[in-house]
Amino acid sequence: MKPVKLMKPARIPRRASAALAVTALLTSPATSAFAQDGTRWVKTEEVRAAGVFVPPSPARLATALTYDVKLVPVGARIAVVERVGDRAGGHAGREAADSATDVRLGVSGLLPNRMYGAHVHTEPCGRTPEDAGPHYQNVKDPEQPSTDPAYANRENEVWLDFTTDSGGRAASESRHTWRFRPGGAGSVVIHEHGTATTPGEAGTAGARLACLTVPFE
Ligand SMILES: [Cu+2]
Repeated sequence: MKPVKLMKPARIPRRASAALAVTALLTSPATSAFAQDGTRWVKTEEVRAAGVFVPPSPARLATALTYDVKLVPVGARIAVVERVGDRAGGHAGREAADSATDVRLGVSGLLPNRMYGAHVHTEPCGRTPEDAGPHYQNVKDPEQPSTDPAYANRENEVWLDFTTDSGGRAASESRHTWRFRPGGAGSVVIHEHGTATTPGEAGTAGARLACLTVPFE
């Protein structure tokens, strides 16, 4: 009988390697990419999307698109992980589980030491920055575009603003106690600057620089 050979580590398909580089950035030393805070998840599902930014091409639309190659260079990377489910605990003695949505973003290859705005938008990315539609809102503002801080705020929308380090990397996370409506959220858009919170300007963050299509649950 021949000796059993040790299994070689599985080869990572080339197509996935770029995504994994950013996913590594998202993954904490624990098995979860998400912060540990004593709460317990039940019935969780994770949705992952990642890509390398390229300009929109007439032939085939990539998952990650840059509309401004100066501020979001070609080859910069992004990964988004969404975790949905019910979260239990957090309060002593409380056993009830609440529905929850956490969204984590990681980027690399952007300009160093710079603040960018980022939000979940309603539509998938398209050839123009506007294709991503407005911000996803849990409670929809009857008045659109929404710049009323009562609706355009970080609790009712998903804001993922971040500031890059000296190497052009950053990570951010948002946590909510609600779930996206089915088919209601389609992308993460990176904006020119941090998100405003004042009446008449709330939710705005300058030009739409780049977009990642994410099939949010
Ligand atoms: Cu936005």
